[in-house]
Amino acid sequence: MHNVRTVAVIGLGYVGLPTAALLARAGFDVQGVDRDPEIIAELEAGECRLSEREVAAIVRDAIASGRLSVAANAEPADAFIICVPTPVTPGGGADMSMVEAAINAAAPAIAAGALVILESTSPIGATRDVIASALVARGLDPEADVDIAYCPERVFPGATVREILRNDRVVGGLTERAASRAKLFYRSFCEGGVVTASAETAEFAKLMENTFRDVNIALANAFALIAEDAGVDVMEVIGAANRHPRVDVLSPGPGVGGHCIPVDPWFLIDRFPEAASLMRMSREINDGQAARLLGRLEEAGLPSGSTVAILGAAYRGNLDDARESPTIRLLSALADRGYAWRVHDPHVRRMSAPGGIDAILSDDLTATLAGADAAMIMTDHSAYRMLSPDKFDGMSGRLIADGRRVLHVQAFVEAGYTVVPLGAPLARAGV
Ligand code: SAJ
Repeated sequence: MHNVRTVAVIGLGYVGLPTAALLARAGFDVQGVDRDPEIIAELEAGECRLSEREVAAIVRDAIASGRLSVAANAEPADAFIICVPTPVTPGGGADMSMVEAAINAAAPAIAAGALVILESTSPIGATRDVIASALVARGLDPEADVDIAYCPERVFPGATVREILRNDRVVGGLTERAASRAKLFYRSFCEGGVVTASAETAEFAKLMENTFRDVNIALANAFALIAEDAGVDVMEVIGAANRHPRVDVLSPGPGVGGHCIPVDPWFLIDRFPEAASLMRMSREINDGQAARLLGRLEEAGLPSGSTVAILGAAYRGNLDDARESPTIRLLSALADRGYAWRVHDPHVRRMSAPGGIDAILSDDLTATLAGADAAMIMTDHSAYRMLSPDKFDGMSGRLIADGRRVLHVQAFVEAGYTVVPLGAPLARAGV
């Protein structure tokens, strides 16, 4: 038996809030806890700031049902789930301050017999070091009195509800009892399989998953660079290679964004710098992609001081999320090299770029392109797939960099454009 009827979910972001709503839907009495008063006020008014329609709907239903209430501080409950961000520090380590703040704030409400689960991506050992230590300070024995487990989230933004419900989970317990209890608990509201392990194994598994993706994207980006030099189209090569039954090369692009994949490998690199040299190099390759694409545009004749129209602020296609987006890195490179810019995105309404860089966004493609000397496609939004050359008529220049390989290059060349396709040689009339 998991012996859980009441649950406190701490951190009402893109994982915590849908998790809280799904728990409420499954019949638990749930408190959603967040230290941000704006989030609490919005939810109390029945509003949900998360834009995925399915998430907003289950959150509204959960609040209306009375099974999900929200508050700034946790009340006593049978189970506590911590879902707060763990960004990377300027020094390259894990910033665990939000996890520490969350467990310390919740500690007075945690009594013997509670199940305490950390879902935030964390360095190896963090469940023991941070969660268990906070409960020791509260006078609880972290193995005998409470059940502590690490169970990383694995959701793919854009498909959050389906992925929380259906993905397999790995549950790492500080003790076998904690792992078994957490497994039963997840099984009570999720459909995917649950594997039990130690907390350290589960922590490492989460870091391994996202690092695997980052390194494989870096490999695709390195193949793109080779293809450009070799004068072949990397997309054609990948298509051919992926016909092999055991090869699955990912897609090259202008960088790796989001709040997970560009961050999580650092939790390994920081602690195991020598063993993780491959991961460090992969991070460097991926982070260098946006500036490299700009460099190719310059080689193709981008006039100094010109205005570049950027198509796409989101880190991935059809999302409204610009966190750690490759476009942010591109803006820094454009600012450093003295260019002006405008950014278009059909979905993103807010974006913050560091260093006072102006990142005003428009959803008007024609206005963004009007008078621009060049365009750069940074996101694989469906709206950009197969854009026809006439959409770019208002540009004053005829240079386009396609960082996501969404354009029909030949059609643009025939219309008089010079195209810099990522992973393929420059294409211009007569070349
Ligand atoms: N990207 C490429 N080429 C590819 C795939 C992705 O350049 O072939 C880029 C994307 O454009 C984007 C970035 O990588 O900028 C990251 O996107 P993503 O599709 O890899 O995934 P995220 O960050 O949205 O979600 C990932 C997922 N992790 C894995 O697939 C291993 C998700 O399951 C995790 O839950 C999530 O990180 C997380 O929260 O950790």
